[in-house]
Amino acid sequence: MEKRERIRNKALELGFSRIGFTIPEKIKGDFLLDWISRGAEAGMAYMRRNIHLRLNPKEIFPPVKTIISLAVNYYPGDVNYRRTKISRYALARDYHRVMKKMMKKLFSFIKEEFAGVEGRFFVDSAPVLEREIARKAGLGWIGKNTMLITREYGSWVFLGEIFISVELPPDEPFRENYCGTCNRCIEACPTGALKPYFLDARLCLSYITVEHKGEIPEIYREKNRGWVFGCDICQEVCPWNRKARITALEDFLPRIDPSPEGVGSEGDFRRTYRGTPVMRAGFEKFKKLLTLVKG
Ligand code: B12
Repeated sequence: MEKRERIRNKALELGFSRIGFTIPEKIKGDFLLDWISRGAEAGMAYMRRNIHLRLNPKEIFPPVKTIISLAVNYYPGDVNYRRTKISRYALARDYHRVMKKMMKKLFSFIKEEFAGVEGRFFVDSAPVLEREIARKAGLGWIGKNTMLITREYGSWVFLGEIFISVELPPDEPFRENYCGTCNRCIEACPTGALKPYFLDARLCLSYITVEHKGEIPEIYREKNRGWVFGCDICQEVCPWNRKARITALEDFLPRIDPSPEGVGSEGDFRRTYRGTPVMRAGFEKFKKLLTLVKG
């Protein structure tokens, strides 16, 4: 069997849902420069740094000849939300850790296949345009909600990449776009953060609840719709997510209450959310957001 197919099979066996191969060529960066020039990255200063690295994957790891793009379905099934809501991606074990472990195993396999291969693997951990790379590797298209959408699992997938120093034949990039005339995500976003293929983080509930530091903006107080960590509205309404299938990975099954009413002490917060993405908010901010949910 061809080596690329052996890697593909191994990835599926390890629990990845999709895998694709692409070449580390320069990425046309107009959309990223436009996004930054409009201030849409809000307080995420790291998005303004290293733009040249995001557009030139080769500079991140000069020996790279092939980028392997990987997607994992994390859809946890129906979540019965009550008054407050933690987004689906954060109900389980932190995906950075889970995917890194899986990628480490896949890279060990690749090392057995190619003596002397060098590589690096990333999940959110380097200046990489993960969605665009996934599209180029054939995994899916970038939707109007800016999500990478796969035909099989919708947008409920995390992305990661392995950069390797050997050349493998690339997959065909995904050139179609199946959003058509649908604008449900744009219409459903309560804060108006979305325009087609453009997200203004300053208004995005996910940004405000996960990344934003300092005073909570007024728009959150008015329009939070119960979201206290992350937000799934633009994915919940997407027709491509109707046929989502429950994740095959136990690590991604919910392990916390999706609708907490309170948080207790800082120690309670740590005990409850240890190992989940919610830790990123920090105790004070999470506690504050819980008090700002109306209804
Ligand atoms: C910064 C960031 C955020 C920011 C900004 C999001 C954003 N849309 O840019 C905030 C905090 C808001 C955020 C929120 C979320 N995030 Co986030 N985030 C990132 C991060 C670190 C960088 C994204 C980035 O570079 N943004 C800059 C913009 C310009 O680029 P882009 O989003 O990649 O896509 C643009 C281009 O590809 C271009 N483009 C491509 N094709 C086309 C075609 C046309 C016609 C046009 C005009 C443009 C265009 O337009 C896209 C939109 O501007 C990535 C990890 C990574 N390193 O890539 C995760 C990542 C994108 N996030 C992820 C997730 C899961 C989320 C949330 C779902 C979490 C949640 N439930 O709250 C939400 C979704 C909100 C949303 N609709 O995007 C996943 C997405 C997986 C997927 N299937 O797409 C990623 C890939 C992390 C991972 N490793 O899995 N995130």
